[in-house]
This record gives sequence, structure tokens and C-alpha cells, in this order.
Amino acid sequence: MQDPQAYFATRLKDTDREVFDAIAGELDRQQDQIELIASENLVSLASLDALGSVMVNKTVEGYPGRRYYGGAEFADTLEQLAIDRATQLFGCKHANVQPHSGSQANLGVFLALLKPGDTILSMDLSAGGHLSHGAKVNLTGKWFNVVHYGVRPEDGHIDMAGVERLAQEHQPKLIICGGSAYPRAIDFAAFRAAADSVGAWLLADMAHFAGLVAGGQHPHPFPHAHVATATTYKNLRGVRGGITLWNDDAMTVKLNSGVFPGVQGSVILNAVAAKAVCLGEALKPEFQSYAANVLANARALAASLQARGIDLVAGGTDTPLMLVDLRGIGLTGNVASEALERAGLTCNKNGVPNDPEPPQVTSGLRFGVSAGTTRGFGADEFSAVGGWIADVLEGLAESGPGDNGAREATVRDETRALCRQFPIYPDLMD
Ligand code: DSN
Repeated sequence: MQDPQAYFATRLKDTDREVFDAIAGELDRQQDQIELIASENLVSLASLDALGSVMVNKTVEGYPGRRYYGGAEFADTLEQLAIDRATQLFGCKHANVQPHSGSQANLGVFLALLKPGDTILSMDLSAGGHLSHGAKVNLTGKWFNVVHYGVRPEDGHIDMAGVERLAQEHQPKLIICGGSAYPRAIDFAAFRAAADSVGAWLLADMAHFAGLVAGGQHPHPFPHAHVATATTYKNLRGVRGGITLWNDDAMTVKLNSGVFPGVQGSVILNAVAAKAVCLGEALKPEFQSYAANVLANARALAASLQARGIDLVAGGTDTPLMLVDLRGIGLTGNVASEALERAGLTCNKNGVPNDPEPPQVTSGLRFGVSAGTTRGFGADEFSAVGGWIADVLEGLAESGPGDNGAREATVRDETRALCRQFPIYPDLMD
């Protein structure tokens, strides 16, 4: 048997080199690549401390003051702190900070407000919606009757007239706004009017722009939405997880029961600790500047791409993300994202509205600026990033992946040099 004192006192690097080396490799990658995946960010060292804390050992079920396990004093303090910070940040009465992810938060809302077979009206995945909003391959698409709205072909903005028409035609119980690749601001009041016209609930999924809402840079879902969900790890700059927010006292028992015991068991308390840290950070005045910088940087990157003749779906962005339509330059998302990764620019291939290509290929790329903004990039750096993206894509379009190596290597030198001007996590694994 291992000596218990050694078990409690030996660091990872001295006990499991394989795991340590994989994590160290990922740290190197994050330090030296420009992260443009819209669902990523870079958490603070304080968040990492909380996530790696002894809260990981504690099992609780239920809610603060109403637990099924003993020893919950500090768990209660922590979870209540996270709840209070979430409600203060988003200016609402109630929050549930237990969802393990945005999808779990959404599923909890479905369980609270719907019965299997009920009708949901949500944005089509191909228009920028999300799997958990009723995509056919997701549980929500199998257990509910899902009707999708899309975007207008002429400008790529949400087709609100279509939302109103489909609501009247299908009488949904729930309408969802928000998604994972829609770049424009959402008119929550118009969605609420559509919901009210048929007596439906309105769920606002603000996973990709929650930080902008908190920082006053995007319209607020409240008072329009009955319930809002968000992830904490994207634009909100915290660790992986979800939150659910609402105002109506009468919905509290249902929405809390939807999360626990509805779709989850015990709480991941170390994640709740780290969520409390990120929510506390977002309440500080510096976060207002961060949110303003995210929006300015997104627009700088979008403008630099458009200046090089690269098409953006919906003509630009009001959020941390943008969606490139590669059809104009004759490329596909898979080939383009692999070339950009070789050049030190990490992003994801993404379908565009009415995409003729399958999901493993796609005709688009999705870029987000939340992580780059966290490491200190401003509009100048994002304009440079846009130029490098255009260099790689133009080279790829002219010569194909086989002959683009020199250009990718030149850009790789530039991206590495920029990353080293804006270092992250110094000495973390020494
Ligand atoms: N929802 C996925 C995304 O937008 O990338 C993962 O968070």
C-alpha cells in the first residue's frame, strides 16, 4: 500500500509523467497558438485554483440548506455565493449554477416546462442554432416535436416574420432564441411578442454572448425571456459548465427540479467554486472593459477579413463570433481549418446557411475573439490576425494544400511571435 503521506504530498509531475506531459503539451499549444475557437477562452489562475481545489472531494445533492448529505456547510456557502453573484451579474432574481454544461442547462429547462411530444420552435442548426435546441440527432430532437426557423436569404439575419408565422402555424410550447454560430444581436422583445402571441415560453440561450450581456455590450434577455441559459466557459471567461437564470418565483421549484433531480445527480462542487470565481471576476469594473474590447476586436477581425474579399455570413458581427462563407473563394471548411492550424491559428470548420457540404466538410469557418482578447490582443492584433488568415486562405485557393507550406510556415512564425508578446500562464507547470 502506498504511504498515505506521500499520496497527499506528491505533485503530478513526480507521480504520473504520462498525464503531466500531455497537460504540459497542451499548455505549450495554448501558449503558442492563436485561439480562435468561439467556444473557448482562457480562465484566470484563480479559476484554475478553485477548479483544482478539495471541493472536488465533496458530494452533495439538492440545494443550499436542503442537502441529502452531511458536511455541506462550505458547499452551501460556496454555491450560495455563486448564485448570488450570478443574479447580481445578470440582474435577475434566481439562478441555478449546477448545470454541468449548457446542454444540461437547456435539458433541465425542457424537463421543467415541457412534456415529451410537445412542440419547440428553435433556430435550425444550419442557420446557427445548437444541437440541444432540438437537432434530430440529439435527445431533444427525438423526444420533442421540433420546428425550426432560419435566417433571411438576403442578409443572413433571423427571419422574424418566419418565426411569427411558424409560431402561429405550429403553436409551440417553447420558443428558443440564441445558438452557437449566429453572429448578430438578438431582438429579445420581438421573440417575446412571438411567444406571447401563442402562449409559449421563451428561452434565451446566451451561451456565446453572456459576457457581452454582463458587460452591457449586447441586448439583455431580461425582462423578455422567461428563462435564460448560458455556458460559463466561452465569453464569460470561466471554467466549463452552465447556468440557468429566471425571474418568476413561480418557476423556481420547476426549474431547480429540472436540473436536480431531473437531469443531474450530485453537484460538481469544484466547478461551482470556479464558476463563483468567474462570476466574481465578471462583476468587477475591468470586465466591462473586457466586454467592450471583445466587441471591438470582433469587428476589427471581421473588417480585416472583408477588406481581403472574404465573405461573412450576415455581413459582420454584433457578438464575439463571426462565420466565414468560403464558397466565394472556392474552399471548404475542413481543408481551410487544417491549413490555419498549421499556421498557428486554431478555429473550427462550420456549416453556413444552406450549406451544400456535409458536416465533416462544410463551407464555413467560425472565428471567435474571446480568448485572444483575454490574453491582451487589441484591434491592431486582430487586424493582423485577419491578414494572416487571408494570406493562408488565398494561398490555399491558389495552390491547394500541397503547395501552401511556405506561406503557412511564414504565418506560423508571425503567430508564434505575437503569442510570445502576450504570454499566458507563466511558470504554470514548472
Ligand atoms: N456548443 C459548442 C460550440 O459552440 O462550440 C461547444 O460549446
